[in-house]
Amino acid sequence: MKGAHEVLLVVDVQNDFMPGGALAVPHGDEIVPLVNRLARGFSHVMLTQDWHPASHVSFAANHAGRAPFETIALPYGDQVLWPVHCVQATPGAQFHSELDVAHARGVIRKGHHANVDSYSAFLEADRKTPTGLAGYLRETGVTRVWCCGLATDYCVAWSALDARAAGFEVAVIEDASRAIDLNGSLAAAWQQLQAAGVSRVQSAEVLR
Ligand code: VGL
Ligand code: ZN
Repeated sequence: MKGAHEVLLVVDVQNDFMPGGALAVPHGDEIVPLVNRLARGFSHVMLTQDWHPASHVSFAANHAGRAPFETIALPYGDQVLWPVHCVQATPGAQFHSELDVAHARGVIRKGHHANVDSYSAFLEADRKTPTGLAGYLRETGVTRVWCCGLATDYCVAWSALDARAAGFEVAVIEDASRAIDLNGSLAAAWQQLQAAGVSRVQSAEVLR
């Protein structure tokens, strides 16, 4: 059992990221039983939930003449435009019904500012606005963050990189995550993760 110094961060296991959802991650549903099993091995589990207002800047539908998966320049940098997804309090924003983590201590909702996206559970896409998660983890004695969920190359990778930058030891659990893989984004993410000193592990190694 992983103790007080370790947290399992379960990223965005939400209906809209499942096959058939608004922003489906291929095979995203396959991780749910594995995440449940992993979570039983951690006393400290935290969840993230993508949680956008309908007017969110990341939605292609809110930019005339733009289509999903195009990239535009915003004041804080380049932004991929997504289909409308994870709108606050809609069924698509709910966790997968088979996610079974009753002992999770909290949920970090992210992407709630209309004008800023947030792939990361730690820092919004302006790279300035903290969510408070780093402080919470530090105050509760966490030194190591194990990341899994959806999508490997966006919210999982950005969360892992920011956790590392915040001074935590960090691992991404590859088989408990699935990717969107847009224009080589998955390979690029693994490269960045490795360069940052984030470990790439399989769930069997975590549970052992
Ligand atoms: C995500 C794109 C947009 C994710 C969230 O959870 O990886 N990706 N919003
Ligand atoms: Zn989103």
